[in-house]
Amino acid sequence: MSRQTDSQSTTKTRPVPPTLSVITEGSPLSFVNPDGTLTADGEAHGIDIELTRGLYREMLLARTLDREALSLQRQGELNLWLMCLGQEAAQIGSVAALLPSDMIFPSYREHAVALYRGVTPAELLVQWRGLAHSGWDPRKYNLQMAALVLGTHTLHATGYAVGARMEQTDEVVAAYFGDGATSQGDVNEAFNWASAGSLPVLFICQNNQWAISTPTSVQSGGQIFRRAAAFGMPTWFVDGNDVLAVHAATTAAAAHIRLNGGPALIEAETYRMAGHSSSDDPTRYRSDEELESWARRDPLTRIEKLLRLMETPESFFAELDESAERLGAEVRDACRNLEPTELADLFGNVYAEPHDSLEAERRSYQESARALAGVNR
Ligand SMILES: Cc1ncc(C[n+]2csc(CCOP(=O)(O)OP(=O)(O)O)c2C)c(N)n1
Ligand SMILES: [Mg+2]
Repeated sequence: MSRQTDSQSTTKTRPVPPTLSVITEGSPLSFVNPDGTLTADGEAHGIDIELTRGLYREMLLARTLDREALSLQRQGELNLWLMCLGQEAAQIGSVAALLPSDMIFPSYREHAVALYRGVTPAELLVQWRGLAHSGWDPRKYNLQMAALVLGTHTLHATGYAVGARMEQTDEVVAAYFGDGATSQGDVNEAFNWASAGSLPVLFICQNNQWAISTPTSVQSGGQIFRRAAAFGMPTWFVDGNDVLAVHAATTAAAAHIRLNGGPALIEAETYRMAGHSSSDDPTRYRSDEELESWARRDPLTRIEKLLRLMETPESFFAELDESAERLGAEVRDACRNLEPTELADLFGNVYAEPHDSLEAERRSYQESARALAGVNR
């Protein structure tokens, strides 16, 4: 067959190359079944009991914080809350596999990550009470402020990774984002920039099946992790409700980045058990059956079952319940005792160094504020 004939037949009949037409569905890496028993991969990997207890503890505390914060929102103490219920394993498994010195760029639902990094309940809630743009110093926790504009922070993370590369640190820069955010140009630009520049970025996509009321199946034409190949990145597709599998995948991805320099992508398949936010009513767009099927794959229940199968003493669970109760009380007190912040503080957090035009803006703001206070008296 001549070249000519070949290309003519391609344009006429448009045969699809087998590699494009036959994409087998990948199944995620999983170590622990929903009933607490180990999968074959889990058996092969082996279970570190101390690690498992530690991760379970962190997940339970994160769930407590999330539950308390939603209650506070319902009582009018917070303006808004974006629940992380159901995503504790994806968040705790990944953050626990990073080094404390690895910089993290979260989106807006990574409360478990923040709590794990040591952010206090007061620092976490102040933004959602409407008193500050962000409650914590990113340098203190190596955790940037929440990004509410979808995907923007993946570019910030990549830019930050350029700095890490120039300073020759062995840092991994992690960016958390959702399935919906992968439709943003910014995220795809970040993938490409990180890959072309061989930058140390770990892209962590929590595919929680929904972008507000749009399911992933409508948002994306194919599995998200498969995009990594086209960008020249290695990828890990993992059961995001299995904290041990997420931990192992993140450990492997971070090690790959530290060794080889370039970026990597993790897709953690999970489920947003609550609404998109405290303002959302998910019963309007998804079924009880769907919710129930994911409830059976709950990330905490399966680890609790595994720990019980491994004959964890009852005292471990009892002590953890006490810690959770203490955290709940701390969250409620912290929220109710938050002091209003000074709007003028805003000027202190824009640039690394003060400069004349910023000072002029600060003075102008203060004069207007004084004048307004006079009018309102
Ligand atoms: C650039 C931009 N477009 C739209 C929105 C409105 N918005 C906020 S959250 C969201 C859905 C995001 O879904 P996903 O990325 O899957 O994250 P999830 O909320 O599920 O954690 C949308 C469309 C936004 N914040 N920013
Ligand atoms: Mg989502």
